[in-house]
Amino acid sequence: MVDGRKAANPDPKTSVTCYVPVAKNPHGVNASPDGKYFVCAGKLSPTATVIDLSLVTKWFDGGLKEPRDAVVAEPEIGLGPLHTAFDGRGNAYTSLFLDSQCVKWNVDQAIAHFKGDKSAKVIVDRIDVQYQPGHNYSSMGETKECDGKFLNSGNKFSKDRFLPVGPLHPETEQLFDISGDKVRLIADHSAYSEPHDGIIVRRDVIKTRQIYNMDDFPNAVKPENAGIERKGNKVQVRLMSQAPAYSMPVIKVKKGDEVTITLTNHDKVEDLTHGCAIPTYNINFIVNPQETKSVTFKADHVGAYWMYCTHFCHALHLEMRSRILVEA
Ligand SMILES: [Cu+2]
Repeated sequence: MVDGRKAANPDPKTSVTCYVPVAKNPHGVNASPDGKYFVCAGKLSPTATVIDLSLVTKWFDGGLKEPRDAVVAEPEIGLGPLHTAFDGRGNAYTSLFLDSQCVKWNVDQAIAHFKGDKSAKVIVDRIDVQYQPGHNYSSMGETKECDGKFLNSGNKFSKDRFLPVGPLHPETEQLFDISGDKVRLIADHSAYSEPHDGIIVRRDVIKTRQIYNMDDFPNAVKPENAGIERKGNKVQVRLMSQAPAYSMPVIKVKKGDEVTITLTNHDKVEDLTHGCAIPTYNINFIVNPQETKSVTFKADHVGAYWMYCTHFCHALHLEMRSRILVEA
């Protein structure tokens, strides 16, 4: 979708892109759950543009004169439209950044209105959100199993919804019940700054795994490849952690070496995370159970330095440390 003034389409026969002119400065483009339409939010235009995907396909096949002919509706919905969610029953829910609203509108009615039916009732409902929403998304939205139950609105400026805890105020996300005609607020919660896109899915869709699979990490360190290896001034330190110890009590390198520490956490208990901190070298990271991570640094300070675990992992956690010896 492009700003209408800039639309220039090459020959559809050789083209892989189709530029459909829409109103000035468009924002989010969202597909309806049945895959029939794209809705492009107008942002600086108070409209949403409904593009019929089958007509775009027709353009590629040479059967549509202009890409703009793929536009089947352009309802006026309010100020600052940014993103659109769907309920699977033919309704669209567009966030209005300037109006601080979520507007529910009917796609078929918008198409009828565009065709000239002035009695078409495009807008179904409007609800205020606190405040200035950007992304919104519905449960199973943009999938063929869109269930029309819930809608989440990510609000970019909440200001007065929660107690301020510093210069940066918490923002909000608001959850709505969209199963009826009216959009109904059911939960209001704080969110990190600039809440962004997400999806709501049914819980049976999510296959949870409590810990990582060690073999998902190609560089995983196992007893057979653990240890230290030097190639010129590049030193590979392959380290394992298992509470309450690292596999090497002492790691000796030379000043000027480029040292890569690869660390695999061999613990399998959920939440048994180890840390790896070498404050002198400004290194501090964690490895979750069965996870592998690495860090590379230049050993440019001569001396003996602690490397230690930063997460409580065992009764002897405070003893979980190794020495990094950087020799001159
Ligand atoms: Cu520890």
